[in-house]
Amino acid sequence: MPVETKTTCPYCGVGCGVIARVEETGAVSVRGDPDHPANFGRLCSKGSALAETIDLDGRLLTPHISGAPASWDAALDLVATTFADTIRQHGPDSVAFYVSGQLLTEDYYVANKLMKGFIGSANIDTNSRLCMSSSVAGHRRAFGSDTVPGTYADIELADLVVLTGSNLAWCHPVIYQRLATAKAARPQMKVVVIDPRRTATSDIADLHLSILPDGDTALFGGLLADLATRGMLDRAFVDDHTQGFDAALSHVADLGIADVAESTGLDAADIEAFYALFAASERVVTCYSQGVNQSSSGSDKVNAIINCHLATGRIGRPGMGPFSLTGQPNAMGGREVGGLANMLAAHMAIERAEDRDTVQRFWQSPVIADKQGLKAVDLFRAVADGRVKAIWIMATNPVVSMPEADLVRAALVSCPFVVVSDVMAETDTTAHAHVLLPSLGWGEKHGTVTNSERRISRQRAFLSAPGEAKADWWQMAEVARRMGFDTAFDFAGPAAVFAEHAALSAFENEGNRDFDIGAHADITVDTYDALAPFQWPQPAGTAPNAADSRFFADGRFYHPDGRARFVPVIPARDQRTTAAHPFALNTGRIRDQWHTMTRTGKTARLTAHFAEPFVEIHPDDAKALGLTPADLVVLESPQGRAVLRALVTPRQKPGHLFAPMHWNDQFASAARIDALVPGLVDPVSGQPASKHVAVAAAKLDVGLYGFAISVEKPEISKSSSHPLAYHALARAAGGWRMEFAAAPLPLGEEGGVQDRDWTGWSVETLGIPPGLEPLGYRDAVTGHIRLAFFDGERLLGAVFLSPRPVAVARNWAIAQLGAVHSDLRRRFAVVAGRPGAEAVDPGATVCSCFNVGINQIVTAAAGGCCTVEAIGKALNAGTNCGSCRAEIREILNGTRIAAAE
Ligand SMILES: Nc1nc2c(c(=O)[nH]1)N[C@H]1C(S)=C(S)[C@@H](COP(=O)(O)OP(=O)(O)OC[C@H]3O[C@@H](n4cnc5c(=O)[nH]c(N)nc54)[C@H](O)[C@@H]3O)O[C@H]1N2
Ligand SMILES: Nc1nc2c(c(=O)[nH]1)N[C@H]1C(S)=C(S)[C@@H](COP(=O)(O)OP(=O)(O)OC[C@H]3O[C@@H](n4cnc5c(=O)[nH]c(N)nc54)[C@H](O)[C@@H]3O)O[C@H]1N2
Ligand code: SF4
Ligand SMILES: [Mo]
Repeated sequence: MPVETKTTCPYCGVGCGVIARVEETGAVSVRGDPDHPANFGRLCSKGSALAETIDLDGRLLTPHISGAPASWDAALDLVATTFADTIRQHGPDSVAFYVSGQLLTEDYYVANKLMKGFIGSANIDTNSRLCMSSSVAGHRRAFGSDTVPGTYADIELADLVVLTGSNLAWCHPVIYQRLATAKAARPQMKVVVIDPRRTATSDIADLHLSILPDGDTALFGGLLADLATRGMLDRAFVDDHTQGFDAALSHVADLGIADVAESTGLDAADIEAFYALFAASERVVTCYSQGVNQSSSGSDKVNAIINCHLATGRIGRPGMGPFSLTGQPNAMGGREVGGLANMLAAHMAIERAEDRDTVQRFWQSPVIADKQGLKAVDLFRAVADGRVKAIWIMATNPVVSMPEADLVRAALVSCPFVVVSDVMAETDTTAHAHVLLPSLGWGEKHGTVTNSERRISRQRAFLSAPGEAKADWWQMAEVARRMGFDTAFDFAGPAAVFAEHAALSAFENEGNRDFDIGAHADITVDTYDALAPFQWPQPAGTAPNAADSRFFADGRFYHPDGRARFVPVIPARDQRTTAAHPFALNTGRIRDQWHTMTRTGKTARLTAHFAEPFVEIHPDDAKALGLTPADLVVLESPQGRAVLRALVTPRQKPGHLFAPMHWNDQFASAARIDALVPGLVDPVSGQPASKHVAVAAAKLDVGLYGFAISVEKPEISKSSSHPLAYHALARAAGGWRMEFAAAPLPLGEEGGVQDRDWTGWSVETLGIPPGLEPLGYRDAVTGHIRLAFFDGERLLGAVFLSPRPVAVARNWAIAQLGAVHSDLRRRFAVVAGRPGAEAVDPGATVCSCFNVGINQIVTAAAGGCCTVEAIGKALNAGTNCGSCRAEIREILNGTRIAAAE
């Protein structure tokens, strides 16, 4: 009998319910859980492809010490004794944990308890520092607690949804679908998107404000002043429930539309239109994500937004409020257990002596950290300069995702003791581990996560534990016990950890703390297994909230006097670019990859949308740099360098660039974009400014561009006879694909790079059996070289080289890896790099759920499908997750224009 298990998607903070089905054969499929209140059955492209990422390919399955397999006992003993010795010699602050919003709450709780209550240091920080810490700081300043007041339903109920610094269509696709459906049902609903780039999210916008980087404080500061001028304030709410309004207003009162236009680069008319809409819409939700948080003024941006909601009393009621969209699946759970270096467990404050006392008495711990620990950027600097001598990294890949990533890598190289717990064997971070610990991954472990609307859902195991992998909480509890803290870490399982976490949330909580799930303090293994998704708070003796729960409708906040605070913000924008670094680089996400690609990079389907690292650049800038589409670009900052493919597009503003954060050394030669990002942080939250980096850009000098496909994984290091100036590897159905480029030969050398032994290079790099003669040619006029290696009827690999970016039908070529090439004509078609008369080239993938390429869409459009819906009917494209609908619309518009011409 097939077995179905209800669980939660491990990717974004939407927290969609998933049903995993395991057939008797062991085959796994996933679908959306129709009963889960976050998604009601929907999934996005990443969620839909989950079953493709759970194979054991590349998994870390045994503990390793210094690169060699070791037993769990040896590895755990070594971690415990090294941490204990280091603490004995150098004090508790000489060790650190760097953890992740992708840990489950139970893992996170144990990490925080061990470090803050038993080791006695607060040197535990998390990748949430790079993600949500400005929101946390903004919430705590305004509300006295880190509370997200609203729910997803508010986004559907609003008359105006403002999305600022959020590419919802790609990053929270299921909320985007809910918004799009609500807007379709109620067309009077308005959406304003505030983003320097025109993104897929802008597709739904009634107004897109292409703001200058970090113009948000001026825009929302100006909005506060404008609301005051229009007399749109809720005086009663301000008087009864808040403090500091006059001071906040006085900071921005002089800010006229012209000043805002100057600071934001926006048209005065657009600003006026936005302000008028905001003033006129009682039901307004302002959603924000990394365009707000990841900034040197991130906390002020958050408070500038919250100020406008407090001033109008639009908070905590249906269809209104500020809404921080969390990124990771358990960003919220991490905050609940106090995983940040400046927090204590259960939303208590490390700087408050009473809170420290409460937590210490509850834990019955020997010590309690009495001051903030090092925040991520400072933490890795402390590793670099030797203050931190032992670090344990869990469920995050800082060599890729931290700013000043090259310094982070150097810090790990020089650190005396690095422990890494991961599910994958080879990442840019695991490469530097002294002790490598194999963790259970999604589908293999039990625990809970909290989504953006405070909803706690179970992740459930439906696969057996592979190899010797163990849960993260277990690894830490074992180390704690070996450090002598037996009873406090004697958890029977994740249910026991959750029960303790729930009990702490209720401990001496007389309603003075927002986070209270005391109703679950006595949870048993059985009730934990059966736990249905619920929203916090749920104090002891109460039932789960039947309707959506909201905070602050009663005007009661968590500062000691019960009032919210207006935070005066100064609308200042940095002039960051210089003559030497004239471009403003913005970084972020693409639809089908998750962060450092350790999981999503495994599936050919998710890689097909973008198969290599790229930089978006405006046509005018491209022209000035002498770039044509698909040339390669070198970006440089004082911190580092990257080589990326030019994606020339008017979606970008002139002078501004965008590059994805995903690519890393496992997939490309030089594409860790964080190598370019300085360690510049928000002074309040410590969150890095990853969206506004000054860089120089230049065209890469290329002798020969290449594209290769192969059954075996290409081994670049073997190709030292032809050092490549660039390469990017990606999965492809039936094998691999690779884009690459060779530098021109130095002056004075004979011939050109095209005269090198490319056959020998291909054999070495693509794992072709030596002696296999390629089919191919070299065209003296065009400079094209084509080589295809057949083993009988099977294609093992092919290489296409050209002095210009290679024009080969990529998806068609990849499909040839799995095809049977019985006659010579078919084999020559491969060499030619284009389909013969009988075959169709699908073109670059647009819809990854149904694998539909651009050429298929264009053909269907020519055949009369002129709406996104008609394309959906004909090809299925855009009918599952819907996040390619914007792109389909753009293609249809493009074909209409082409037809009109
Ligand atoms: N596909 C996919 N989805 C994901 C993730 C993923 O890796 N892949 N990661 C998850 C995680 S952890 C997170 S944190 C979220 C992030 O979700 P988002 O924050 O939506 O994603 P980003 O692409 O980082 O940035 C959002 C937008 O901010 C804009 N921006 C840059 N600077 C500014 C500015 O100064 N002001 C304004 N108003 N906008 C600006 C950028 O142009 C970008 O389009 O996504 C989550 N979902
Ligand atoms: N320039 C730039 N940099 C950024 C950002 C940006 O927008 N621009 N965004 C920032 C943000 S918001 C975030 S959230 C970070 C994300 O950055 P990271 O956290 O570094 O990215 P991930 O690839 O999600 O890393 C998770 C790691 O945990 C492993 N893993 C998966 N499941 C488990 C598990 O159950 N247990 C253990 N132990 N390991 C597991 C994965 O294989 C992977 O190596 O990047 C930040 N960095
Ligand atoms: S929106 Fe997509 S990635 Fe996010 S939780 Fe839902 S299915 Fe997973
Ligand atoms: Mo994030």
